[in-house]
Amino acid sequence: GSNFRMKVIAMRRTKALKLVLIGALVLLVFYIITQSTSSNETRSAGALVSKVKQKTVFLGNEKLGNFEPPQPPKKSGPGEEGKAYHLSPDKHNEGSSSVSEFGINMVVSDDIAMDRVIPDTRNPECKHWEYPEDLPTVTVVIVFHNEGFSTLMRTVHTVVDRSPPQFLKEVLLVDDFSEKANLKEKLEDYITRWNGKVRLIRNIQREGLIRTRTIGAEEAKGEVVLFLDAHCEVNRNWLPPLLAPIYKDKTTMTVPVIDGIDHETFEYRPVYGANSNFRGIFEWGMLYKESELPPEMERIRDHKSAPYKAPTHAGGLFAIDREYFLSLGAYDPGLLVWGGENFELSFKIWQCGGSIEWVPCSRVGHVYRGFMPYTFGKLAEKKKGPLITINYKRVVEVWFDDEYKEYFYTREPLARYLDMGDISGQLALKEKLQCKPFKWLMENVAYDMLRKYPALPPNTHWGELRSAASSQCLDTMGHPAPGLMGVSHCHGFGNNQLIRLNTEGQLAVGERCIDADTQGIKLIFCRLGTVDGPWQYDETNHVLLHKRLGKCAALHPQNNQLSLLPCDPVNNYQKWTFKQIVPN
Ligand code: LR7
Ligand code: MN
Repeated sequence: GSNFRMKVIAMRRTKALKLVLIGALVLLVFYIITQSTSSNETRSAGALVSKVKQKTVFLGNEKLGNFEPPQPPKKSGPGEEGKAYHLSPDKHNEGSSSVSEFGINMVVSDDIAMDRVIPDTRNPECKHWEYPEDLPTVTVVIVFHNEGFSTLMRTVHTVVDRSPPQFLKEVLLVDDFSEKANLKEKLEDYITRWNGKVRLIRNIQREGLIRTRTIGAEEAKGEVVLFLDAHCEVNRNWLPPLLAPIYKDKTTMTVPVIDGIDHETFEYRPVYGANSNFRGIFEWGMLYKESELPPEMERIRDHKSAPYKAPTHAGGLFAIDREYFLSLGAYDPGLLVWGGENFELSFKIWQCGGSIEWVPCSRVGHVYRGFMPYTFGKLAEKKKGPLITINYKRVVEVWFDDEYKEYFYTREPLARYLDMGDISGQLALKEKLQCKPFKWLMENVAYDMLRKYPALPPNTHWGELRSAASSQCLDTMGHPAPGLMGVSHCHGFGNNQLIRLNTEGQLAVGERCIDADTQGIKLIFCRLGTVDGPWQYDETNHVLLHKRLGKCAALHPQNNQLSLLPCDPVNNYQKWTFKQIVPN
């Protein structure tokens, strides 16, 4: 049932037939209410809610307020109403060099007002929710490394302007050892306009975003810490809906729905419509995914705009009780720079007794960049292998049960060889907090996940797939699916050449599958919910048979093109060998 009171929009239609129907419904509702065992619950008026067993709303007697701000006046100017803004031709060069530097067109950003009006992307129901008037105070923590000035400041402006001042204790900027000149005195001067409500602290060495967030939480003075990336615009009345579930239960972490801001034009547009609800899941290679609420969850929801439980979240934007976060050890301090921390915190919260709720009435825009504009610097120097996969391995080794660990290693075979560092502290914490097994999470929270990403059968072979004819390797060539595969020089790093074949005949690279037709050998989207495929590898003849089409994978001797040909096991152009890769 919904946990917040909502004024239901008065029905204005007065046709007689409808009145009769409503009358019948009222009687039915009255009947259900009087039959219900719980007595002192707060209910929203209307027929919908009583279908569901209601929980007590908050403590039952708090004063509620609506906090909906007045409609902002219409303005005109670059980017107003969230519209795309295009530079005049004389600024194009400057614009594109800023994109290479920041991953964001800062010349566009600089032209757009700090307080531009963006479209209200919420479900219209959201205007009618009421929240306790004594919500906890919050520190909004924004960590940044070499971010653009105007995008960082627009994030702060929108937070200060669009949050009820009584709840906003402070905005805490944590500089992760940036080098850019305008993030020094200019930044310090700029924030004095907020008379101490906006604070700045700086790391004395690069820590990476994960540790920097933990530093921010330790330093925060608010009861709740709320993290944002440094290139966001918070939307109308975004804050109370994020604080209310935490007010009710300090072990609930809340996540706003993230809208997109284009990194070239600053166009503001929702990723999802106001009426569709998605939640965070992942596939077995630990790639983050979002998926529509499973039907069994939708069925018990009385309002589309009510918060709902989610297995995980994208990582950047969320609110959590500060003491609770610190009692969980904040983030695993062994995680490096970027990535996987969203899973670490999510699994820890769920498995150790807390919960995660996505809050459709809180919308925040985030600039999605085309690429990562910074390097991991010294933090990556002593590490063998990709940092992000090392992080995933840490998370998987701490929180997964053995059978689930296998799915990860099947999907990401090189991870077995990576050095994840010491996880004994994390295992001790898990023990101390008496956390539940991962299976519990899969069965009770992420129960829809296996429908999309079923258990992975083991690999029979994996590694580089070398052609005997040319000593080149099968390669995605960086093409997105669907697209043709190619061959190129065997480089030994895996990545686009790391091919896996499982016991069910599925040939795959990364999260994509490999199939073939008359045009050639193709990279395709794996069919959701399946793990099988058409391939069979013959160890003795080294041929790769496509069972459905009855032909073999071949590299054409003349043009070096991949195709399926009638099988001819003595032909070198049809011989392939899997060569295992070991990280160096
Ligand atoms: O070394 C660093 N130190 C930092 O302080 C690297 C980054 N940062 C800062 C950076 O300036 C930014 O403010 O950390 C913040 C996040 O870095 P981004 O914006 O480069 O990350 P992202 O938006 O590409 O990636 C997402 O995944 C990350 C994984 O660790 C983080 O969790 C990001 O917060 C997260 N962003 C979101 O969830 C936003 C929305 C959806 C997406 C993607
Ligand atoms: Mn970001």
